[in-house]
Amino acid sequence: MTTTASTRAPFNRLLLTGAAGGLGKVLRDSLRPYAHVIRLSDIAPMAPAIDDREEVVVCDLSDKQAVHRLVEGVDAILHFGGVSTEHAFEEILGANICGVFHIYEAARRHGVKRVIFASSNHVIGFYKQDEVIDARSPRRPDSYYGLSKSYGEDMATFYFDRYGIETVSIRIGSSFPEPQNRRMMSTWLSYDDLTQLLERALYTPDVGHTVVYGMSDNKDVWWDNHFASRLGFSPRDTSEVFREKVEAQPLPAADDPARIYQGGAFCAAGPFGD
Ligand code: NAI
Ligand code: 15L
Repeated sequence: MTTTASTRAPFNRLLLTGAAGGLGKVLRDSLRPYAHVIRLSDIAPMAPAIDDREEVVVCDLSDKQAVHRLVEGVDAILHFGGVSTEHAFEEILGANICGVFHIYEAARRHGVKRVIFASSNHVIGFYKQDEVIDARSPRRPDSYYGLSKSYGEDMATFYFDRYGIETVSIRIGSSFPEPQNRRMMSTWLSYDDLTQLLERALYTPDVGHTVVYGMSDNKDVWWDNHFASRLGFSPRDTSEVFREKVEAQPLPAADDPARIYQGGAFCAAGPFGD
């Protein structure tokens, strides 16, 4: 039976990083049933707290002491903050690589036992679109961004093996109001399905470090989630309802990475700084 917020006690305090971002703004609202208080954090300005069930904290993830203060008093962390597209390595280093270390180290010091990590399909982006992979397929990062998420997943494994901090790493496909192109017909994750997946990731016991692909119930998919079956994630939305609109767009050329690789255009970004 699927557990719902109504059958599970809310957490006392959840931390959401990346709260000013596209997904953060959605989750600010949809995560409310799961906590008495949500601490919302970002480096960018956020709307003020709407009531005493919200705490708004500006924090740079690359600042270790600030992240340490940010994590004090929280019961679980949803780590969505960071650079979310491909950039030069130096731009990704502080927010994503140092940032994920700061989050786990603060979790250890404050006794936080559960992290949900917003990983990405770009951890495996160099697989081709005619391949089906699972959570144990070797990673094939398609970018410095994808490498930073791959590092975050290794950080999660290490902090579980060494300190028993559990993580669900969600390799999110494309979570937007609707799929924007043909590739996203396979990778799309609706906001409602993302929220259901987060609920499962927060409440499922004994997850160790579980890697799950974040996609809706799309018709043509590249990712097999059987290793994450204990989460009981059962997406309800599908990209099929957008097919006609998406297929009205011109077909990319046969040699376009958007048509070849699971990671699409990220596979052709860079080089930087030449
Ligand atoms: P976004 O770029 O809209 O939000 C990321 C937030 O992180 C921004 O508000 C930004 O200000 C903040 N941030 C950047 N550097 C920071 C720093 N040094 N300290 C503190 N905060 C910092 O991205 P979106 O789409 O909301 O994604 C959220 C998370 O989910 C990201 O980690 C992204 O990599 C991941 N993800 C999202 C996907 C999607 O389809 N939306 C797909 C795969 C992964
Ligand atoms: C991601 O990891 C990005 O954060 C998001 O902006 C999209 O580009 C998404 O992947 C995608 O692959 O569509």
